[in-house]
Order: sequence, then structure tokens, then C-alpha cells
Amino acid sequence: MTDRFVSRGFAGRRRDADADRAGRIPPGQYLTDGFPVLSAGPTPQIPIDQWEFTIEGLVRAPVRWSWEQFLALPARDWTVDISCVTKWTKLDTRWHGVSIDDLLAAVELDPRAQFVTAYSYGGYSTNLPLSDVLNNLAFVAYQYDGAPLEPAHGGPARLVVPHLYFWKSAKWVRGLRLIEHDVPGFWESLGYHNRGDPWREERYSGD
Ligand SMILES: Nc1nc2c(c(=O)[nH]1)N[C@H]1C(S)=C(S)[C@@H](COP(=O)(O)O)O[C@H]1N2
Ligand SMILES: [Mo]
Repeated sequence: MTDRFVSRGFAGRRRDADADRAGRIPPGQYLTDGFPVLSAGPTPQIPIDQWEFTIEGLVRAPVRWSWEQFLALPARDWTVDISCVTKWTKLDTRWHGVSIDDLLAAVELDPRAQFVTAYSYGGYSTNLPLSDVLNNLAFVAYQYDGAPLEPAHGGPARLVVPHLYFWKSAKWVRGLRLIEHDVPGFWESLGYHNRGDPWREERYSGD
């Protein structure tokens, strides 16, 4: 087994698809080709002319975008693997949206800002250290697989934080609040892990 792997390496061949996938599936997870919907409540209906996205809290002045303004922001394609704490992992999901870096470029951050609360239409929220959403680690997506993001999956727009369990990827996201001291979000205050790194199996508080 080890031999085979090593000799393949020496031969300079590409790792086969299974081996490649194996290294991409976090511990305790299984692969799915489907795209399950997991929502703690009903899908909010958001008339697009009333949709807004806000950055507020520890910033010099809050910034708010309408849908039209949001679509005019610099956006790009992202292909990322996602893992849900209910144990499914989906590889190579394709999104289009705006990096959190590009959103934060519109505000002047107070140096005390260390954490972020992402909050959603419908009342959901999740908390993240600022460092988990910077440097292209996270984005607000409004297209999935080349089409407008479906309401069940968080459309018009959702946060995507692919390196953490998918509950951190707030659907129907409405804004980011910059804060100094961490405040647990919806699932985090119900016993989920505060950070949720799938590679460390940080599923529940105490993991
Ligand atoms: N607003 C909101 N965002 C949410 C949730 C939710 O209930 N409400 N569920 C979270 C959880 S637990 C998961 S696993 C993913 C599921 O996203 P999906 O339904 O697109 O698969 O969304 C996350 N974001
Ligand atoms: Mo989840």
C-alpha cells in the first residue's frame, strides 16, 4: 500500500482521483453528490428591492449596499469543498460572489474589532474571529453553479466560509457586525463548537 503510493510518487504520476479525494474529506465525514438543505426555520422571502447588506459595529461609519449596488462590487468565482457537521462533505462546489476582504475595504475598521457576527434575514446568526473571514477565506455568494442562488440555499445571498463547518455559512445574510468580544451565534449558543474546524472535528462545545 505504502509502496504503491511511494512508487507512484516517484513515477511522477498524478495521484489517482480516489486518493486525491481521500485527502480532501475531513475526519468522520462522507462524500455526497447531492446538496442537502438544512435550515433551522422557514426560508425568508426577501423582495429584492428591499434587500440590503450592511457592515456595522466597530467601523468608522457603517456601509449599506442595495442589491443593485452589491452586484456592482468586484466579484469572482470560487470552487470550494464544504463540510456540514451532520457529516456530509461536498467537493468542488462552484460559487460566485464578493470576498469579505472587498466588503471590508469599504469601511475603516476600528482596531478593537476582533470578531464578526454574521446576521441573517429570519434571525439566524453565527460568530467568527475576524481572522477567519480575511485573506480570501470567506465570501458572500449570490450564484451557485452558474445560476442565481436558490432561496432554500440562502438566496438572494449567503455567507460562505468553506474552511469551517457549514453552519458558519449564514444563509440569507443581511450583514456583518464587527465586535471586540466574541458573542456566540444561533448554533454556537445551542452547543455547537465555537469555531468549527472540520479538520479538527470541532463539532460540539468541548470537542
Ligand atoms: N440563515 C441560516 N443560515 C444557515 C442555517 C440556517 O438555519 N439559517 N443553517 C446552517 C447550517 S446548520 C448548514 S449545514 C448550512 C446548510 O446550507 P444548505 O441548506 O445550503 O445546505 O447553512 C447554515 N446556514
Ligand atoms: Mo449544519
